[in-house]
Amino acid sequence: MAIETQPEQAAGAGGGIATGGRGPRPWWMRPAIHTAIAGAVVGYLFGHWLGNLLGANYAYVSLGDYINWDLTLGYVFAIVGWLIGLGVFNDLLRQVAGRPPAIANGLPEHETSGLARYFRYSLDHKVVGIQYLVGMIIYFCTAGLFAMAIRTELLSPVHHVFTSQIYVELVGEHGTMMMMLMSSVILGPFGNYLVPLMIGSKRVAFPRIEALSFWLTPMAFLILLSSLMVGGFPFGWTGYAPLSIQATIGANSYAMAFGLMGISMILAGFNIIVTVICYRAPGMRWSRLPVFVWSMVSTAFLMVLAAPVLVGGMYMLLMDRNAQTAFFTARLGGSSYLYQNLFWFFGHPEVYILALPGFGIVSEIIPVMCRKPLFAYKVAAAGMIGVSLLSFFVWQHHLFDSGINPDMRPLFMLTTELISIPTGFIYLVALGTFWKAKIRFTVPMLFALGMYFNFLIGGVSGVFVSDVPADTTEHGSFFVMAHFHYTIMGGLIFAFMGGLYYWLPKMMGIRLNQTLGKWQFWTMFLSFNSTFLPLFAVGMAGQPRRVFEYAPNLQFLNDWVSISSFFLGGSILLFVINFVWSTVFVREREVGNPWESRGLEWQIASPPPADNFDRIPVVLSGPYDYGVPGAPPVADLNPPPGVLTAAISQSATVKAEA
Ligand code: HEM
Ligand SMILES: [Cu+2]
Repeated sequence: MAIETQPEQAAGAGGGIATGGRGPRPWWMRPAIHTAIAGAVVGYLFGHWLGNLLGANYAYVSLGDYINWDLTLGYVFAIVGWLIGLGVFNDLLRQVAGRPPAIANGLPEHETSGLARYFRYSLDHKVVGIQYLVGMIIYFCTAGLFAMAIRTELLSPVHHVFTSQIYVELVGEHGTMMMMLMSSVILGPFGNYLVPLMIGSKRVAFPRIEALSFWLTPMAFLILLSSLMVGGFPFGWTGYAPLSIQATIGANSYAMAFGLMGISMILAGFNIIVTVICYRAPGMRWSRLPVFVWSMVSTAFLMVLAAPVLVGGMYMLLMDRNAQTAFFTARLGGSSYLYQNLFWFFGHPEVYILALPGFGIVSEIIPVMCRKPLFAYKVAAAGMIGVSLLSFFVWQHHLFDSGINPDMRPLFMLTTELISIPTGFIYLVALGTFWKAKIRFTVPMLFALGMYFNFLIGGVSGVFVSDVPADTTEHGSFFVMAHFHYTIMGGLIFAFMGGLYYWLPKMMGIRLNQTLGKWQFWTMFLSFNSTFLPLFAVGMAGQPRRVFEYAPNLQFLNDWVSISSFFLGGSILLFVINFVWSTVFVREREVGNPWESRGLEWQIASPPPADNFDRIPVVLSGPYDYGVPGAPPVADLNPPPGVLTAAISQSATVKAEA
């Protein structure tokens, strides 16, 4: 039974901008990105000064080989200053002072239109979705440029573009930026934007928390990037202690940024969970929830349960480096195994934080393009929940080679291989849906098919690395590299692209060029496989990760891979070109339902009006009844007054009877 607690005239999100009763201030006095930058700079300078002051007096306190209170405290106060500058605390302070929040009902006027709202701490989930979208594209392209640099270096085994030190820094930046920021590449833009629309709600549960989760990401990005100015970090994205404790000061940027992103994940996940539990429209039973929403909920649970462990680990690392703790220092009673366990207790669920949203998108696209009901809908939902649950019981497969108690290996080998069962559900659902369907090979569908193809290779190669005897030889080689790029780049990023072509017309009211889209798909698909497939062989031949030199006989394959990867980079550029071309120059309007989808989000105008639905809709049937004779419409978008009251009292009666 759905819990239908949404009042009929749900109030819009409250505002965060203190306008008092005096009318709006001029734009430059209103909190937005410029005041946030100013706040961050002032905060950094203050923290730096404070760190030097304290560091000079208490230098002996640190265990790390480098004293870095100035940088660390600089980051802490920069984050605080950034948030103050954004106006995050304005409403809170008003309430503490006994004044009502600036806007109690409905969105502030300057938030419902205009470009400026995208540069603000906005409480509209659609604005936050777009902010996330643009942010994620920027982060992804930056990390992608690092990948191009890595592949440039690997063109030759002996002639070097970078020093070995810079090479490791680039690998660390690329890996960390991808892993931490891409964790929100789908939940951020699509989850925040679409979940309320898909469940028939006017808003998310916690607009302030949602906005905060986004505005932490630019800081995490900049802090991670700034590490390059202070010598980077030489330990890849995993940050293993004791290496990360002994490393130079750039290691603080790594821990600070990753920890901050962990907080953002917790906040984003928490908001999605509560929104889906409490804000579903009447009739939106759990059994009618779109599969994409199921994937968002299971991802959100992973975020909320796994990310705190990461945050803990990162701040323990910071403490070990900057204060006299010894969590991870063996000679003082700590353990570097503790770090590895904490890291991977987050790190493994993280890979499903990256994979599940991809499953959600493709499962949403295929029934629409096959014009058939999603085959075995409940199995799809169960698969996602199963993956979520199991992914907390496998983390030690990353420690097979670490020397930790080997008796544990069989258990973790078993749990790891078990995970292929719920993952297999997702494939079964797809196969059943494709069966005898007249498939429309649109751009989103092509990307969905690409994702199934690539993820399969990623998954099958995963069976090898989950196997202890195989893993002991493959661990640390390019084989593992090829494996996880197949799952993340080939799975998540392909699904993300499919989602962009599918939902951007909804979000922007603008059609993307489909011919360019097809070109992009084919170049991306071919160059992706041509980049990563040979890396399995390169790995089997023994080329180690994170090393800038390799055996001369591997040069041909490496050159092949590098050149393919430049094409891969070019295919992403093709998307950016298409995006700018279609949204800025051509602007072909897309108002209706171009894919003829039954999704609730497609039943309203594109882009959706400020408060999504005029009235809270009443959902009448599931979202996938394509081609089912006599299937009722998805929802009544204009239910007669009183329906909600009836629904609420009905659910109250059911509860009383139970
Ligand atoms: C244009 C596509 C990409 C290319 C060409 C690429 C290339 C590479 C290369 C060559 C390395 C290994 C360097 C070495 O170990 O010596 C690497 C590492 C890595 N990449 Fe990518 N990558 C791409 C996209 C991605 C994406 C989308 C993700 C995840 C969202 C990702 C995550 C990682 C991670 C986690 C590492 C490991 C870093 C470490 O060892 O600490 N990459 N990438
Ligand atoms: Cu794992």
